[in-house]
Amino acid sequence: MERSPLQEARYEYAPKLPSVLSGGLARIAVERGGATESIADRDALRALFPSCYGKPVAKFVPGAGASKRGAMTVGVILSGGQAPGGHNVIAGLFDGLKEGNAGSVLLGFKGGPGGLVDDKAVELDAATIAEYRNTGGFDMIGSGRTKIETPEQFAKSAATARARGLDAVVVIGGDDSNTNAALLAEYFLRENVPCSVIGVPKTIDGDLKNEYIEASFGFDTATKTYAELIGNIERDAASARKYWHFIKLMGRSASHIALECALQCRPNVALVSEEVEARGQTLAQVTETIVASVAARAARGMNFGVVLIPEGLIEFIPDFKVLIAELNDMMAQKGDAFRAQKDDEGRVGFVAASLAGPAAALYGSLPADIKRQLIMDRDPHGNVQVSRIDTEKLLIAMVEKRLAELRAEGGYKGSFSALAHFFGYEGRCAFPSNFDADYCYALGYSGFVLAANGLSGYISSIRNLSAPASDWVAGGVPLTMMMNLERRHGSDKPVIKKALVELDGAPFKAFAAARADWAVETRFRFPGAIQYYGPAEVCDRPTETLLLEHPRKA
Ligand code: FBP
Repeated sequence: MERSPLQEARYEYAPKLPSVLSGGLARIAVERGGATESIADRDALRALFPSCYGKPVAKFVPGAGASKRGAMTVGVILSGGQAPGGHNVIAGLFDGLKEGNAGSVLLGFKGGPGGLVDDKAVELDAATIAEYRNTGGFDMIGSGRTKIETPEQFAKSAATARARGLDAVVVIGGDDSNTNAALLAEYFLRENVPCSVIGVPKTIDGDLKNEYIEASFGFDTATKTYAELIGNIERDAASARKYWHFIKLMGRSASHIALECALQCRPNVALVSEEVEARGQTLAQVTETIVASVAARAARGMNFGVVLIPEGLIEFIPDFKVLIAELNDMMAQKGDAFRAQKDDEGRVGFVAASLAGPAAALYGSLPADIKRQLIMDRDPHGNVQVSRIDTEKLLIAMVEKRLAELRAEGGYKGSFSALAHFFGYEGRCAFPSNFDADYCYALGYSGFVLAANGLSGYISSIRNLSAPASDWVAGGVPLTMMMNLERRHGSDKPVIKKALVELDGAPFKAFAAARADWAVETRFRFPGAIQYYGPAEVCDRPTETLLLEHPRKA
C-alpha cells in the first residue's frame, strides 16, 4: 500500500511518556495502596471473584524496579470497535517488553478475543510494529466482538495460554471487553494458569471512565474528527443559509461524543440522551425541542441550523426503551419463528402481531425503515445496533410534521429543508491525535509494567491527563473495583459500570448554561482539522470534556 506523506511523517513521531515511565523498567517501582472494594454489590462480587477481589491500586513511582526481567511471552488482543491509538498501545507494550528483555515475544491474537479462544496468533516483530506506529485502525491484528462466556471458551483460552507459554495477555477493549478480562483473570488464577490478564481502556464512546480512568483512548481523536466535520458543516450552513443539518453522532449508549462535539462547535441544538431519560421525554417532546429552535430562528430570518443527535437516543426515550426491551424478549423467546419469516416484511408483520399495548402502538406508528432497523440482529453482547437506526431521519420527519401543523395554525412561516448525516466510522480510524498517540503508548507501556510485576485482573491507568504528558500518573487499577451487578439476559451479571453523561457534571452544566442562546443565535465555532505539528496549545490540547472534568492546575 502506498503511504501518504503524513503516514511517513507520523512514523517518526516519538510519543511522549510520563516521566515515571521514561527512565526504563529498572527504575520503576510499584506502590500499592490498601484493599479495594467494588462500586456496588460487594458481597456478590467478592464471592464471584475470590482471587481478584480487593486487590490494591498500583501506582508506578521512581525507585528500584522489582520487575521480572526474564524473557516474557505476552499476547495482545484488540476487542470491539476500532478506536484511534490501538496500534500505539501495542507499540508501547512491545517497546516495554523488548526493553525489559530483548528475548521477549509479543503475540497478536487475530480478530479479537476469538483469536485467543481458537489460538490464532501472529508474532509481532519490530518491523511489523514499525509499520503501524502512530497510525489509526486496528488492522495490524484485527478486532472482534466475541464474548468469552461459555466454560468451553474459557477452557480453550486457558489451553492457548498454556500452549503458547503466555506470561500475560493484554485485552484492549471497552467496558464489555474489560469485564471479560476480569472474568478471564479470575479463571486463570482459579485454574492455576500462570498468565496475567491486563485490560486497557478503549472506546471512542468515552463511557469507560471513573475516578481512575479519566478517559478511554480514541475519544479525543474521534471527537476532534467529528468536530472538524461539524464545524465545516456549520460554516456551510451559515454561508448557504438554506439547510438544517441533522447530524447523528456515534456513541452506542452514552452521549459523551455528542456533548463534546457540542462544546467544541456550539450547534443550535444538541440532544443529550441521559437528559431525555431523566426528564422522561417522549419522542414528541424531543421533537418539540428542535422545533422551538427552528421556529425561533425562522422568525429572525435564519432558516438554517445544526442539530446534533446522539446515536443511542432512542434507547433513552422511555416509551422506546419499553418497546426495545419487549422486542429483545420477543426475539429471544420466539427467535425460531421470527427467523423463519422469509423477508423483512414478514419479520415486521410477525413482530407487530406479537407486541401488545403501548409498545405495539408505538411500533405501528414508526416509518417502515425504522421498524425494520429496530429488529436487526443484536450484537454478541445483546445490544441493539443503534448505529444502524436512522434516528436523524426519524427526527427530520417528526419535525417536518410538527412544522406543518404549526404553519397551519399560523405559528410558523419559515422554510425547512433538512439534510441527514451520520458521523461514526469516519472517526474511528483517524491518525491518532498527539494526545491519543501519547496516551495509548503510555497505556501500552504501563500494561507491560503491570504484567512484568505479575499483576493480574488490572486495567492500565494513566491519570492527570489534562497536565503535560511528563506529569501523567501511571499505574493499574483492579478491574473488580469498577464493577457492579447488572441484569443481562434475565440474570444478574458482574459488569464494569458504563459511565453515562452526568447531568450534574461540569461538561453538561457548561453546555446547559449556553444552549438557550445557541438555539436562537448563530454561535457556531469551527475547530478545524486535527493538527499534528505546531504549537502544543493547538496540537496537544485534550478534549473540552477532560478539561472541564479535570481542570488544569495553575
Ligand atoms: P466499542 O464500545 O466496542 O468501542 O464500540 C463503539 C462503537 O463504535 C459504538 O460507538 C457503535 O455503536 C458501535 O461501536 C458500532 O459497532 P460496529 O463497529 O460493530 O458497527
